[in-house]
Order: sequence, then structure tokens, then C-alpha cells
Amino acid sequence: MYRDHKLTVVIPCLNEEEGIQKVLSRIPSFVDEVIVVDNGSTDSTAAIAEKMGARVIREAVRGYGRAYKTGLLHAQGDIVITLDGDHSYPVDSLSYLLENFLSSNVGLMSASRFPIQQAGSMATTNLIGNKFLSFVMSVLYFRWVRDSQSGMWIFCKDALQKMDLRSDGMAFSEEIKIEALSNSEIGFKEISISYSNRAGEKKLKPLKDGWHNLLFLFKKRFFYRRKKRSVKITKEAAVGP
Ligand SMILES: Nc1nc2c(ncn2[C@@H]2O[C@H](COP(=O)(O)OP(=O)(O)OP(=O)(O)O)[C@@H](O)[C@H]2O)c(=O)[nH]1
Ligand SMILES: [Mg+2]
Repeated sequence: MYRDHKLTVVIPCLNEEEGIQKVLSRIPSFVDEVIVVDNGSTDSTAAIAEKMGARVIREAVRGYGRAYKTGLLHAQGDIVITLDGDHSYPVDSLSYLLENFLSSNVGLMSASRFPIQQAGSMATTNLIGNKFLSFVMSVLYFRWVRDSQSGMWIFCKDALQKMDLRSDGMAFSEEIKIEALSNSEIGFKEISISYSNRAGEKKLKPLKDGWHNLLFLFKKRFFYRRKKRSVKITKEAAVGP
């Protein structure tokens, strides 16, 4: 518990045996629940996470967004914190981020990796792609967003009921921010964090994922009509054995 709030940390993982160990060993004791969503990792990610006390949920269908949809359905906390299993986001800063979130009046706060605090922590191609996608999203939604691709968010779980989350892929990250910033009942802000080099092997395919995320921004802005779809997520998300 943190100031009377029950906290759940959700971590999507695909072959992150190196990083997940580091992340889980640094989770502060005030976190009530840690959920690791695994999409059939072929290494010992799931075994390590289970041994270290996380609740491992297996999702049969691949995808970053898909993993989040499934993990979020199981989250019991009233505040949810997300991060990668590669130890690139600052687990040690959770209390600082929570204090900031609780004293703000927004439903979702995203941890921005910009401005870069550690030189070389983000590959140049990723940096250019992230800045470009953030710029496009800012223009499309008339709202300055520094880091549309950050994977670390703190939000009230209730906010999910007001969201229409469709992406099963990497675009889930930009989509959850769009849902928050374009809904005055939720509200959105960013806070700068220190980002580090990832542990383990890269999963991101910068060109392919970047292109998909760019197309998704336009589809989301011009073609998807807003509906409350939390129920749809419930029906669609399949939890594997
Ligand atoms: N469960 C699940 N997790 C995934 C999938 N793809 C990526 N992830 C996890 O989602 C998190 C973010 O993916 P990353 O590969 O770190 O993406 P990124 O942070 O944009 O890129 P890097 O700079 O390489 O870290 C990591 O913890 C991955 O293991 C997937 O298909 N299923
Ligand atoms: Mg990462």
C-alpha cells in the first residue's frame, strides 16, 4: 500500500530473463502486486519471475498491447504502474513518481525519457523515431507530448473503463496516452525520468514497429470512433494455460 492506495505493477515480457531479475529485485516493498505477462518466452523469464514472487500470467497471443490488455484485466490495485522487463526504466524512482502522480489531478501520468539524461541510453534510430512519432502525435492531437512511446505509466485503474484500447502491438503505448489526453475525465501529464540501456536482447524492430505506430496514429485519429470498450477487452483477451 502507498498512502492508502493498493498498487499493481504490470510488466510485459518476452525473453527478458536478464532484465526481469534486476527489475523484480528492485521493486519496493510498498507494491502490493506484481504481474508479469509472458507471451511464450523461450528462456527462463517466467520461472525467474515466479520464483521472485511475481504473478505470471501467460497470454497465448503475441504482442505488447495484447500482453497489457490481459495483464490489466487481472490487476487488483487501484493504481497501476507499468514498465518494461528489460530494466531500462527507473524502478528505484517509484515513490518519487507516485508522490508526483498523487499530487496531480490527472488519471494517467507518463514517464518521459526526454530530455535524455544518460548519454547513449537510447539508440540513435530509436531516438529519431521516438521524437518523430511524438511530434506527429502532438500535431494530430494539438497537445505537446514529449515521449509518445514511453512504456512507463502510472494511472488510476478506473480510467481504463473510460478508454477504447484497440492495439495489440507496440502502438498500445501511444494509444493509452491518446485515450488519456483526449478525455477530460481522465487527463494526462508527463514527468521526466532517467532511462538506461536495456538488459538483454532487443525485441523492437525500429523500422517495422515505427511504421506501424505511425499508421496507427492516423487510423486512431481519423478512422476509429470512440466507444467505451473495456468490456470488449474483457471478451477478447485470452489467457493461456
Ligand atoms: N508479453 C510480451 N511482451 C513483449 C512483447 N514484445 C515486447 N514485449 C516486452 O515489452 C517490453 C517493451 O519491449 P522492448 O523490446 O523493450 O521495446 P522498447 O523499450 O521500445 O525497445 P528497446 O529500446 O529495445 O528496449 C519489454 O519488457 C519486452 O520484453 C510481446 O509480444 N509480448
Ligand atoms: Mg525496453
